[in-house]
Amino acid sequence: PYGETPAATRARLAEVLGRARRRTAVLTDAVTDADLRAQHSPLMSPLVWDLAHIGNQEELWLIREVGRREPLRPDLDDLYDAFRHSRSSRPGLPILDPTQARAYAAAVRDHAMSVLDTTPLTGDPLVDRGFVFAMIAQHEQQHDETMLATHQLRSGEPVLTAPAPPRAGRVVADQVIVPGGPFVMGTDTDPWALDNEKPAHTVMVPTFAIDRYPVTNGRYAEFIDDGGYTRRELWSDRGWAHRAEAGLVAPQFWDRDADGSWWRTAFGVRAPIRENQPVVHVCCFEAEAFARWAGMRLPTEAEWEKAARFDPATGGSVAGPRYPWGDADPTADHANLAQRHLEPADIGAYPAGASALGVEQMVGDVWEWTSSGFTAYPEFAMFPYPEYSEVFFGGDYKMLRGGSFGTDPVAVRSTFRNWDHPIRRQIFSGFRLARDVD
Ligand code: AVJ
Ligand code: FE
Repeated sequence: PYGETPAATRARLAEVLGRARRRTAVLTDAVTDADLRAQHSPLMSPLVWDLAHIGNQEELWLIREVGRREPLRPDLDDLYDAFRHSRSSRPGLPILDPTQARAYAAAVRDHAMSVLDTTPLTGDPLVDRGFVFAMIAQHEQQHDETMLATHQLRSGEPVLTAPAPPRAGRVVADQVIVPGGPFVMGTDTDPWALDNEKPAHTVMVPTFAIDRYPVTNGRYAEFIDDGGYTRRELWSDRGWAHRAEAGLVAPQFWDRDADGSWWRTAFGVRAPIRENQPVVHVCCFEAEAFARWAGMRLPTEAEWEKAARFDPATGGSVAGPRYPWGDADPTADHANLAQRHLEPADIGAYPAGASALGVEQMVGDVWEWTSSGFTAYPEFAMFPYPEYSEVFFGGDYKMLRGGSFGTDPVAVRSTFRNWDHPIRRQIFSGFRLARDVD
């Protein structure tokens, strides 16, 4: 992702930072100021909070820490500290209004670009090969995806548009056997990887089978019609209790017509479900219940990454590529990323994105729930701040892998680790299944 020379790396960083800011503008210019200030769900911040938080995080790291320049707005640090104020409390804070928030983020960016111009990109691990600038681009893109989820939760006329994703020919939703043995998980070499992806380490993964594609709406509707939400034996104790408490009967944003057909509403547009589209907006408990119904299970995080990176030609002693298809940057042929489309693409739409083992659509379309909790890799070293990962280790989280249609390429790769509470489904979450092989 980075250039071979410092000048080329600087150009790449300017490109990813610029792309993030253009997307932030799309997401925040699409609605009125009143809408930017509104809270569309207690799970989400007002969009204008995200906007100034993006600027504040950039000020902290690029202006003050790397640039050693005078603080622009030290008075804002408390308001935009995500650990001091819960999402639901943010509308009550004296936060910047939309005009002020835009001006603040723009002023920070001006300074940040001059810091980029004058910072050597070697030596200190914080700046080596551009790490901290890429970290800030990833942070903005992570909030952009969160803002996209906020858009999905808002009611009213559609304000975001995008072309429909590519269609696919007829596909067979089969499984791929992943041979047992060692594989290298995580990375030591990716210059923009975040702390929780490191270090590379060998794990033994017994032979297993994994779905070639994510689980589709069509299959999910069969699960519902077969009593999936009312059969106690399919659910874990916690899942069953949550199902009752939250009144779960279908994925979020689905509704049923009088004739029994399923529809889903995405970004203000209601349409019949597409049978071959990966299901999205399910929580981990729903994914687990579906898996039990199907006689399968969720993959572990190690299994997911092995299916994405293991190459039988090189074997398990060599670290796999950055993306399932190789080290090439994602193009529109590889994966459904970057909010290029506002929904997952049908299964089979990205044959060029297959992993060496032939597993498809691992990156893009939908985040995929795994059965693993959030733990540190052996010899993990916190870097550069504990609130990115370390404070979440061992918490009530399940790992998600692969990114969604709303994830930018800078913010996902085969080693990238995402996490959320197992009850969450406002994120762009789906899943694929695995099973043991004797
Ligand atoms: C890694 C996506 C779980 O959005 O809560 C943003 C990323 N960390 N600001 C989140 C993050 C700080 C984080 N996730
Ligand atoms: Fe943040």
